This record gives sequence, C-alpha cells and structure tokens, in this order.
Amino acid sequence: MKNMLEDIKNKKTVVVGAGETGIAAANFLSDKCARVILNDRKKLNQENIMLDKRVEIVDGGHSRVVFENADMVVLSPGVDRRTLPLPDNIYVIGDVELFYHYNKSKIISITGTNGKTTTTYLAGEILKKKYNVFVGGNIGVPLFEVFQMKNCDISILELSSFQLENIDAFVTDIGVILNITPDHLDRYESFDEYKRAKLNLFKNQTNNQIVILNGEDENLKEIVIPGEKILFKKDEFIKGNKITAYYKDREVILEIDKIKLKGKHFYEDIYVAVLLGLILNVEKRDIEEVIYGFKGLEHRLEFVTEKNGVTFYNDSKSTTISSTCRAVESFNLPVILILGGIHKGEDFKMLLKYKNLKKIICFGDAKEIIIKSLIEKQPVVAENLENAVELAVESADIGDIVLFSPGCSSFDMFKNYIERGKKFKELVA
Ligand code: UMA
Repeated sequence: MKNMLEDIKNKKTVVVGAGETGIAAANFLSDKCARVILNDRKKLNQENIMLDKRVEIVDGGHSRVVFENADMVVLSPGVDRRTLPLPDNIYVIGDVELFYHYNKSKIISITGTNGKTTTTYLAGEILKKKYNVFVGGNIGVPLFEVFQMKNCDISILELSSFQLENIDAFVTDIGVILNITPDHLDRYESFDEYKRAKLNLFKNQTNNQIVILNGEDENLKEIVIPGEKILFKKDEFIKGNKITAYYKDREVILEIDKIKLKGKHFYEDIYVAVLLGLILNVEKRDIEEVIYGFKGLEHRLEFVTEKNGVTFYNDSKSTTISSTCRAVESFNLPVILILGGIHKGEDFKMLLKYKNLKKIICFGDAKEIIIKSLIEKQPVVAENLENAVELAVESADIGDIVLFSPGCSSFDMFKNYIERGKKFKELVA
C-alpha cells in the first residue's frame, strides 16, 4: 500500500475532521498535488479556515458518496474509523503515517496515559541544546509543521492512542510508553482495546530501535518487543534526595531539592527526558540547566496563587481519574478537590485511598456518578465551576490546597481543557 503514498498526484484523498490536524493535513496534501476533500461531520464556518484554495470542503456529515472512489482516507485523531461509511478495502491512515512517509528526521515517540506532554516538552528543551528539533503531535502542534523547518535532525512526537490506531509502516527510532491506565473508554470497548492501540507504537519494531518502558507498570513490564529495551523504575532511580539517570557510561545526578516541579510522577517524566538527552549525547550541564529551570506547564498541576494561606492549583489537563490521583498524591497537605465534567470511564472510588482528601466539590455531567462513588467523602454539589470555586474558598482553612483536577473531559461546559483551566484561573483571581 505504500505505493499509494509514493504517487499521490491527482489522487482523490479524503481528509476527515477539519480541526487542527485535518486542516494541516489537507493543506499539506494539496501542496503535494493530491485532489483533496476535507470532510467534517459538522457545518463549518469556512471563512475562519485557512485552507489551500484547491481543497474542496464537504461538511455537515460523513456520507458514503464522499468516500466513493477515493484512493486514500486520512483520519484526524478524534475521528473513529468505525463510525464512517467507508467502502471495503479503502486505504485508511492517520496523521502519523502520513508524516512518517515524508519525514527524514530521527523520530522519538512518547506516549502513555499520563505525563506525555511534560515529558515531550522537556525532552524537546533538552535536545534543542544540541540539535534542530521539532516537537509536535498531541501536544498541540500538527505533525506536518515539521516540513516547514529547514533542517530537522530529530522529531519528538507526543502520540495519543487515537493517533496510534491508524499507522501502517510507521517505525519510531526511540519509543517511550510512560504508563497505561484506563482512558478514553468512551471510544474503546475495553481497556484491552485501548492498550492495544498504545502498543501499536511497536507494530513495526525491529532490533534497530530503542524502547523505553515503565518497569513498574503491570501492563508494560513484561511485554516482549524486539530492540534495546530500557525499563525504568522510580524505586531505582530515586535514591534519597537524588534522581540518577544513566545510559551506558554517561550519568546525570539531579538534586530533588533543586527541581521546582514537585510530585513523584513528575520525576518519572523528568527521568525519561534526561535519559533521552543522555542517549543522544547532550552535555550534562545542558540537561541540568533545562530540568532545574523548568517550572511546569500550563494546566498541569500549575501553581495559580496563594491567598490567605490557601494555595490554588490548576490541573485542568486532568481528564482521567488516574491523573487526578497523581495530582492529589503530590501534596502532603489537606486537599479540597474540584472534580467533574464528562466521565470517561475509570472508577472514582480510586480517590478514596487518599487520606489528605479533605473535601470534594463536584460539578457538571458526572456529578451523580461522583456522589454515588464517593459517598463516604460526602461530595458537595456545585452548579458550575464558578460556584465550585466559591464553595472551595468557603471551606478552605489556612494551609489547605484547592486543587482543580477534574478527572473528566470538559466538553459538557467548555470548548476544551484549556478554556476550562483559564476560566478556573480567572475565577481564582
Ligand atoms: N470530527 C468529525 N467526525 C468525527 C469526529 C470529529 O468530522 O467523527 C471533526 C470535528 O467536528 C472537528 C474535528 O473533527 O471539526 C476535530 O478533529 P480532532 O478531534 O482530531 O481535533 P484536532 O483539532 O485535529 O486536534 C487533534 C487532537 N485531538 C484529539 O485527539 C481529540 C489534539 O489533541 C492534538 O493536540 C491536535 O490534533 C494536534 O496534533 C487534544 C486531545 O484532547 C489535545 N487529545 C487527547 C488527549 O490528550 O487525551 C487524545
């Protein structure tokens, strides 16, 4: 099927989904002289889309006619191929495969349920000290933007399970899976199906690649994949107040007290980013400079402010309960947790084990499930986020943490987690 991509001139190509990825893919393919149709299920405001004039838009639904006689279909990450009326035997790929076909740089792929954005960002900052680096993918930069760079040595890709579903020949030079816990159970029928999508990262792996896996994760520690395999374990790389990362004869020792980002799960992200720097021969002092200077990313356990002895954190990026657990366990202080949105599938009961969880305030679509699951903690119901912040402030004492870590997707009330996080920060301010 690779021949299809080798000669796409005048080939009928349907790009599905007119979001960030779809628009970038349609422009890229049009530039390569394919005959491109950009198809979206909703009616588009065409004036707001920066699109090559040759691209035809078909919006307002996915009808069979659009796909008839198509030579290739390119799916945006958010599009589930099973929901499309596709003819049999049609060549369907995602953005990652399309990128791969034209890419000339070394590829580092980072996936996992939690932590992948922080790891990707940090690895990017470290490797930029020595190379021309592109950082893209799920982090929010469409992969095709790499082709606008003059010389790219390394592409660091944050990849979601959605993107990994639709690869064909894609091979990554270094592949990282940070962890796998249940997520996106609104798209997948089971956890196994989700896990399979993640493990697709190694579909075409040979002995020439490097694999980095979390050796403490039940779903990863025993999988058999060809290539050089590095298993990392928190209990081994954190000793006392130090993080030690090594690769062959090179070593970096970090002092935890000098790291501004707090939380054990962040140390895993940091460890992997440092390891990537060591594998690719970045100077130790450059690695240290990046790590010690890093203050965290917006919406990921982001410090907002301290008022009257109460500290506020914005963790709006948390759309899974396991990610909220990671946030709660980062604090040794009492936590007032604001939780809610659209439930994506895990059990809220996972939160019951945290002794420092002083109060739960819930809002949005998932509030009933939250009340039922966390009855022992007597969650308080808020009408909306504004009310949730008010209730949190009312019940906070000096020394408490108010943590907005919704554990749910945002689409019941917001455009995305970014809008939701900004709203939280505005309300706190
Ligand atoms: N659409 C259809 N048919 C469908 C589904 C969607 O036509 O069946 C249309 C929508 O109407 C919309 C468009 O597709 O117009 C949206 O496409 P998309 O959902 O793929 O979103 P993009 O804007 O292209 O953003 C995607 C990623 N989105 C998803 O995976 C849902 C972004 O990840 C990513 O940053 C971006 O590409 C750039 O690579 C976001 C995300 O939420 C942050 N990711 C999930 C996560 O992190 O948990 C996986």
